[in-house]
Amino acid sequence: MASEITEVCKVLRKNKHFVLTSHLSPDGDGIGCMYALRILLQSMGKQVDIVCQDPMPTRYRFLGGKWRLSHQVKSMRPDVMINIECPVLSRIGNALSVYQRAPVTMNIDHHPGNDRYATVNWVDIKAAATGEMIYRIFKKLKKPLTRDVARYLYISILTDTGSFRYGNTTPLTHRIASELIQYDVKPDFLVDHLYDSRTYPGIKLLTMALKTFQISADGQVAWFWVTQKMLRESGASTEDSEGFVNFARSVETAKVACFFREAGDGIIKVSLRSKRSIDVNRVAGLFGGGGHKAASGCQVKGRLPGVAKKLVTAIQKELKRKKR
Ligand SMILES: [Mn+2]
Repeated sequence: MASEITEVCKVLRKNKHFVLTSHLSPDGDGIGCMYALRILLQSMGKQVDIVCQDPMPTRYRFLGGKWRLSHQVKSMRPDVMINIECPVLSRIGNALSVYQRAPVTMNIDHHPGNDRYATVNWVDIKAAATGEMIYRIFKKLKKPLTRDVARYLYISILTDTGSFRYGNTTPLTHRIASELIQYDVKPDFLVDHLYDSRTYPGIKLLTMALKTFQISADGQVAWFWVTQKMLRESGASTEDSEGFVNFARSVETAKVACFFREAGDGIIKVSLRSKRSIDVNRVAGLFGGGGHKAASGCQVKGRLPGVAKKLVTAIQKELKRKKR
């Protein structure tokens, strides 16, 4: 592991132009890492572009700063392309064209299913967030943390640990967070922006979705869904349904929570969360998806409620397997 970070730092020092990207619909971990790494590299006098297929999600726009959309950078040719939080190459979407032009490629991630596709790979599945790994790069290169860097890394850790509630939270996670807070991070301000910022249409959508709420007979699986019709009638956007899965996870007896969202093209997007060390990554894997043990997802062709039934059946099988 030590040699992997050493190799990463060597490549960062040696090259001039870097492009950073993350997976489709980037989350707080990916965004926080790209933003922190951009500052680090700029402080070393490097040229840095962040390039993603998807635009910045609304809830992160308060951070300011910009990135470029990959379809607009057709001729960009960096020395190094760094993929953050992308367990498989296809997850960078059409940023792939930039990736393919880069002579050196780097893969920094903490997903257990990472298939080490780049020329330089650093995968640490023990890291609660990729942000912990970027923090280690700052330390290794002896670069000072700044208020902005601290905010970005804090967001990365905050979002991937479910605000320090998930099982991936370690003593190290808290030690890093405590150091970051010293840089005037204002955790309450960040939490307000990231979590306590639902729109009224979003709340209308939630009330509609909760009408579909179901719990298995044994109480261990809880699920509900959002349809295209609900989105239309509430006036909410798909982003408004982010975090809905946690309402299912909050059921006292639930070990596995699922949230389904009709994507409108015959695809159902599935979010899975688990408690008490049930591995939902295995379940997502059965349907071509992936993620972490306690938080995973997949996309399934079909309709509701059929897809929900299929998933719940697969989850119940996993729960039985676990018992044996
Ligand atoms: Mn992550």
